[in-house]
Amino acid sequence: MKSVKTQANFLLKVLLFLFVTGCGHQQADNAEQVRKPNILIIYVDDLGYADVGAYGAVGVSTPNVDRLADRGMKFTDGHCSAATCTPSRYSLLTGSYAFRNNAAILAGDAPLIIGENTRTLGDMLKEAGYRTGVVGKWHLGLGDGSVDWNEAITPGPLERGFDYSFLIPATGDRVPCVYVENHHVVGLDRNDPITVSYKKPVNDEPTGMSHPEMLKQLADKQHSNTIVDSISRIGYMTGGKAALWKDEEFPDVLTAKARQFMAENKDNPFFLFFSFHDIHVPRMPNKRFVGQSAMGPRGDAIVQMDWVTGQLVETLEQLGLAENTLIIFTSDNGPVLNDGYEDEAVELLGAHVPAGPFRGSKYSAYEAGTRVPTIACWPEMITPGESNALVSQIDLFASLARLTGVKLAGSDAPDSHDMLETWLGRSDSGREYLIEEALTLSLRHREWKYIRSAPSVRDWTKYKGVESGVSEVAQLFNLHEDIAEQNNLAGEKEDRVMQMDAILEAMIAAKGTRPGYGQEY
Ligand code: NG6
Ligand code: CA
Repeated sequence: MKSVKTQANFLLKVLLFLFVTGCGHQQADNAEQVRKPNILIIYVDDLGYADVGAYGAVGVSTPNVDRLADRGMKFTDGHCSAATCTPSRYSLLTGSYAFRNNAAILAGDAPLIIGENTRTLGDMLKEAGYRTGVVGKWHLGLGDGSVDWNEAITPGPLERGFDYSFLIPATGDRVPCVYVENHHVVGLDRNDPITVSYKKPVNDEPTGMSHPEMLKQLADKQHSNTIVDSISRIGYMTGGKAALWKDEEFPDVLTAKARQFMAENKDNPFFLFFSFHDIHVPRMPNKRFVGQSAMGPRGDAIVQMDWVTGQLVETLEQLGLAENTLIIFTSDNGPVLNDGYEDEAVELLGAHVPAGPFRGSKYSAYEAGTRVPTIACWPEMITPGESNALVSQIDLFASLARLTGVKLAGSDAPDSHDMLETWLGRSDSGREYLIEEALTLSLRHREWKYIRSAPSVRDWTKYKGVESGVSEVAQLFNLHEDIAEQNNLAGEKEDRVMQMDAILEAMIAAKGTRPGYGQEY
C-alpha cells in the first residue's frame, strides 16, 4: 500500500501534468511550468515477446529490463509496426505506415528513405525544445543514392531531426562495418579509402565463401561475402581498415556514446533513440557475457542487452534524471533463431520459447512478428501496472507530440494516433484498428486478426524455420479465444472477412489514418 503522503504527491503531479498536457491552446505556455521529461527509446533488435524475464523468458535472466517492467507499464499487446527492421523504424520515426513508402529491408549502401519533406519524431521533439540524438543501428539508408563513405555522408539523421548521431549504418551483418558519427566514418584513414558494393566483389580478398576456415561462425551463402573481424557479411567492402568495428565492442562503444549524449544534455530535455544491434545476427557478445545464459550466443546477447539497458538507467540515476525520464523499451520485430549464422540458437534453445504464446516469428504475419515486449517507465508520472490495450510504436509520434505540447500539422505523422493516456497507463482503451506489416498486410480490430491472402511464400522462410503466415486463402482469428492463431475462422465468418478487408483497403487507399488528417481509422 502506498502511504497517504505518496498518494497525495502523486495526485498533485497528475493534476499538474493534466493541466500542462490537456489544456489545448494553453499548452505551449504552460508547458514551461513543468520540466519536460527526457525521452529515452530503448529499441532492441529482433527481441521476441518472451525473450525477457518480465514476459516469461526461461533460458536467460534480464533483471534490468524486468526492473523497468516492475516500475512502469507493461503492455501485453504492444506492437512494432512491421515484422522486419527498416519498416518498423520508418514507422516509429515518421508515424507513417511503411507501405506508404515501400519501406523494406535495405542494403547497407541504400539511400536514406525518409524524404526531405517528411517530419520525424526528432523534428517534432526539436520543436518542443528537445536536444535529439540517435545512437546505434540506423538501417534507414544514408546519402542520396551515391554515398561516398570517405566524404561527408549526407543526408542522414542530422538532416532528419537529430542533433547528434552515432551509427551502425545498416545492420551488423551488412557492410560497411564502420561507425558513422554525425557525417563521417569514425577513425577513417584518408589513405585507405572505403569502397562498398552490393553487386560484386571489390577486391580479391578472401570471402566467407572462399575461406570458411577464417570464420568465427559459419554463415549461409547470403552472409558469406567480405570477412570483417573474422565474420563474413552481406555485401563487399574494401579499405577503411583502421575504422572497422569489432563486434564484441558494440556494448561498450554504444553505451559510452549514449552516456556522453545524456551527460552533455542533462540540463536540457533530451530525446535519445538508443538502437541496439543486439540481439540481431551475427551474435558476438563481449566475452564478459559469453556463457551467461543457457542458450549460447543468442541468450548471451540478451544478457548483454540487459546489461546495457541497466547502464543506461544507471546513467540517468547518476545524472539525477531517472525520475523525470520517460523510457520506452521495445523491439523492432519478433524473434528469429536461425538468421544466417551457425550460432546454435536452435540447438541450445531448451525450454525457452522466444515468441511466448504467439505463433510466428520475425518476418511472419502471425502475431509474434510484431507483438513485442513493450514497457513505458516514468517514475514521476506512470503508476506501475499491466495493460492489455492494443498499442503500437507508430502512435508514439502523436502521443509524444501531445505530451510535449506540439501541435501536429498537415501531413505530419499521417498514421499516428494520440494514445498518450494509454501509454501512461491512465486509460485502458487501445487502438481500434491497426495494420501489421509483414510479407502481407494484416488488420487487427479488437480481438480480431485478419491476414490478407497473398500468392507466394519465399523459399528462404523454409530453411530459416520461419512460418511466414502468408497463405493463398484469407485467415481470420479470434485472439481472445485463440491466442496462438490455430483456428482459421475465415470460412465460417465470410462477412467479417469482407468487412475487415474493405477497411484494410480503405486504410491503404487513404493518404493517412490519423484523426484530423486523412481517413480516420
Ligand atoms: C535479411 C537477412 C537477415 C537479416 C535481415 C534484416 C535473410 C536471408 N537475410 O535479408 O539475416 O539481416 O535481412 O534483419 O533473411 S532486420 O532485423 O534488420 O530486418
Ligand atoms: Ca530487426
